[in-house]
Amino acid sequence: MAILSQKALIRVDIQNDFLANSSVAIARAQEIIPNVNVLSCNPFFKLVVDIRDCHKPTHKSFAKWGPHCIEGSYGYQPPNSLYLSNNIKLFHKGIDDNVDTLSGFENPELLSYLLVEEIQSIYIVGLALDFCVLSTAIDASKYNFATYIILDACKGINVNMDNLAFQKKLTSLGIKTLKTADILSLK
Ligand code: VGL
Ligand code: ZN
Repeated sequence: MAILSQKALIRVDIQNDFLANSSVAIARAQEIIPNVNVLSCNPFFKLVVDIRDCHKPTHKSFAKWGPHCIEGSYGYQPPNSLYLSNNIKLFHKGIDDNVDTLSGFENPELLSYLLVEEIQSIYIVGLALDFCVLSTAIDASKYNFATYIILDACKGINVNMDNLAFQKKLTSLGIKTLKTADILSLK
């Protein structure tokens, strides 16, 4: 039996189209990269997972959001500034043209992987705080993972990390919040 809780870092939608020069770009999103990078290398986490939005040019969400994260395009790729490693496990969402894809758990392989790896706690970073990060956190909490959002490693569209109403909403959903420094100070 695992005595210590095993932790996963989940990086959501850190892709060029969400950073700049697209209809889904998030203001100042690149500011999160240093915190995401330092977290990605921290042995606090047993493993790191990337969730990437990945659409065919015909995805139905383009009617709402404009085209983004098209398979094989520059916009789909993570930015050069993001720490990458072969140890980071990659999951796609949005492959199916007719399914809206906010939560990383819409790809069932994510849950299977976390269960096989005996993960109990999930720490979520990335974009956008009030859409795909939130939605992924809600699902993680529903699946009974201890669920944390690392606020200063996320950027929102309509909320910033100091928004108290948003923090209250997270608390009411059973989602805990913390900052990058809280993790770096742990051993
Ligand atoms: C979507 C990324 C972020 C989508 C929504 O519906 O395709 N993708 N939010
Ligand atoms: Zn999308």
